[in-house]
Amino acid sequence: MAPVTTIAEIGRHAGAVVTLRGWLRGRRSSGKLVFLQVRDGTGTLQCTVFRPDVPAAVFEAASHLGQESSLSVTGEVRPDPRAPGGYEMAVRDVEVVSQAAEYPISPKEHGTAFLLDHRHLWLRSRRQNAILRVRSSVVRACREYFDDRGFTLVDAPIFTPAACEGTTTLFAVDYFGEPAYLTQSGQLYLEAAALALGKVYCFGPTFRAEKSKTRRHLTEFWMVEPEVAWMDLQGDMDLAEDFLVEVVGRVLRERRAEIEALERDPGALERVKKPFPRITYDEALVRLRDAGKPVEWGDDFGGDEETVLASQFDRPVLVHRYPAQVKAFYMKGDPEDPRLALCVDVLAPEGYGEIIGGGQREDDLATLQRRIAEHGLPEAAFSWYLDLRRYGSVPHAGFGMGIERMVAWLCGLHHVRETIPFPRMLERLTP
Ligand code: NSS
Repeated sequence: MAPVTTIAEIGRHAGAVVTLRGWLRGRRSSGKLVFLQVRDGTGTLQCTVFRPDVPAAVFEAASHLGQESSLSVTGEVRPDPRAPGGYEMAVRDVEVVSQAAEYPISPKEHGTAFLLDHRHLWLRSRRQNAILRVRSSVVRACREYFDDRGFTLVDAPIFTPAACEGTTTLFAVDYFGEPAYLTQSGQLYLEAAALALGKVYCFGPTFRAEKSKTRRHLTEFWMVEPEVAWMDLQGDMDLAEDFLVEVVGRVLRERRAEIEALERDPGALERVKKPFPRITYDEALVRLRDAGKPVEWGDDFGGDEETVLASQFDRPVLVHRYPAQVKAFYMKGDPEDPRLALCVDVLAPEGYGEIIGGGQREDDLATLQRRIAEHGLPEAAFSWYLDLRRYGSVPHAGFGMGIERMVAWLCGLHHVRETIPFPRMLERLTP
């Protein structure tokens, strides 16, 4: 019996006879030859079936195998300088594990709605394989960044009794007769954890009932959120900058082949070096006005404004000190100008918009109570959160980075829907 191996490992077996298990990506015939493009999740290999080399039944089966049939192929590994991975297989035997029904996704162009309806199969394409690998590396890079720097992972709950990021995007669920919500952010719980452990982070799914159909919004997305006791806005911005440089650098090293396969220019990512430009909201207003996109003081920026601002820089830009009135209740006011919040948004270049949002938290009990009331939030639901200001309150700060927006930027994708295995959006809950 030939040893079973994978396409990624095929180079170790040059000259030997091995077995691969996978699926048929494509097939083409030419006289006595059948070329099978076999994929196994680690790569794609051309497996050539030459009629005189195999039993007649095997040649016959190979000639009629449908796209995405599962199979096991055995043959000799031959170096081939023309092959993408440098090898091909001279087939001796093919075992059909399951002949596929007619596969709905053909190499021709399909519309996005059709592909999203077939997302469970679309994941098999080279392009989706590359995106999922980049996503996997982004997640690992984020985790290792914090793990290596003394942060403790603290998981935040998914069911919550109160809003973190405003009441308009809450998904309500019935929790044994009590109203509950799917979490919008782990932040409030992480603040509790930061006062227990100092430097903490969480990583998990978050939910927002976004009624908008934009290329940057999902209703279910994954967020990594650090929170640090004794940290101010300045420290938070330094952390966000260092984190992005490290994560981008690492993904670029690990996933260069995938990024290139996606035809994304890696040069744009190589420029992601310190220092990042830092501008205030007020400076951003001037830039927007000069660019012919004026915004009234006090209004938040939308996707268009973010794109205009970010396009003025070759690396992410930090925009800090927005008007408190457009930001969440928990943000600390700027002691130099109480109309402003000590917050920061990081905007990615090339039109990818806000990838990070965060800032320093209000640590004064009375001020926080006032903010909760001003936002029309029920104080009772936040009584545990207010305890954090009653028992040893300290300055603290943190941020959240949306994994999908980060992956969209790194892969150069137009829309976040391709960055998550099974996207959830306003009009999509299946598959
Ligand atoms: O609303 S955020 O700006 N900030 C927070 O949730 C804070 N509570 C995080 C914190 O300080 N711990 O969202 C943070 C990021 C934002 O920059 C995006 O990258 C991402 O979360 N985000 C989204 N991604 C995809 N779809 C939607 N709807 C979405 N909303 C935010």
